[in-house]
Amino acid sequence: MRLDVVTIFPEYLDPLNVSLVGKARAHGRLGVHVHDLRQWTRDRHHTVDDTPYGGGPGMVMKTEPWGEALDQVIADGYESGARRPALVVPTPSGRPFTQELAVELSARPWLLFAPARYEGIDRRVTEEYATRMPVYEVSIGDYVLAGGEAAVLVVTEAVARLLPGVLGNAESHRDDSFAPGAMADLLEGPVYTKPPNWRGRDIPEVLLSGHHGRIARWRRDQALDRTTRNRPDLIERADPAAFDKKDRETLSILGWAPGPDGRFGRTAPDVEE
Ligand code: 6GU
Repeated sequence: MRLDVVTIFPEYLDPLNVSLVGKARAHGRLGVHVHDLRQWTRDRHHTVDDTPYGGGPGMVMKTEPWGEALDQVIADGYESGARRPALVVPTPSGRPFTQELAVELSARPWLLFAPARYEGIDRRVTEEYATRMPVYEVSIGDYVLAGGEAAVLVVTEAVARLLPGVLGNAESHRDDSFAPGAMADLLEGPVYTKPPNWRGRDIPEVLLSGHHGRIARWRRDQALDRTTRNRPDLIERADPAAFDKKDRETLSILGWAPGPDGRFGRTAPDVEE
């Protein structure tokens, strides 16, 4: 996979050299190219932004530097053999970035990131490139960052670990929280390793029992417990067919019951920890 990032803060992308993404690069699974947008400005001040038409606060990133940067990066990528580019534009007004979208992006051979600072990029830029390639406008959550660079790191890490050979163990993806079709969209429960006693704290006895059925059931109950506490929305929108008889017992103990449509909702108000 080839990744290009065009940014006014190339140093912000230095973490792409380390850890998992760095490993993927070292193994030749990933080629990363970071470009300084100001290379494609023509004025003395290297201006990349201007005031918004229609008024309002903040600054808008200009069409010309982005257009020239993207044209050249795309031409150079094709020149070195890359094909089927997709443009990824991180923005708080994008669609939510999910594991499902990470899987979709990990199947693409070439991702071109256009993170914006200020109030965003002039709309005509995304419109223009959308006539030539898929454009993904993505948001990494319901909060506002000063720019899309951190989102590029987030998306890149989520995608890189899905590339064949990068994680080392192909099985490792299967139980990921949010892996499509994983534990029916439950969060993962707690995990433990040696020593068996730490500062007076023991490992839950069932994990030492060697009884695989009981262990699987316990893990499932822990996942249900955690999901009801941290992501009740996942329980509410889950297909009730995903819950077996024992799941239903556990959910009932946790204060959840099926409504008229079969979907689960809370029966009792939340109790503070
Ligand atoms: Cl992708 N960009 C910015 N600036 N803020 C965000 C975001 C992206 N996702 C959530 N908040």
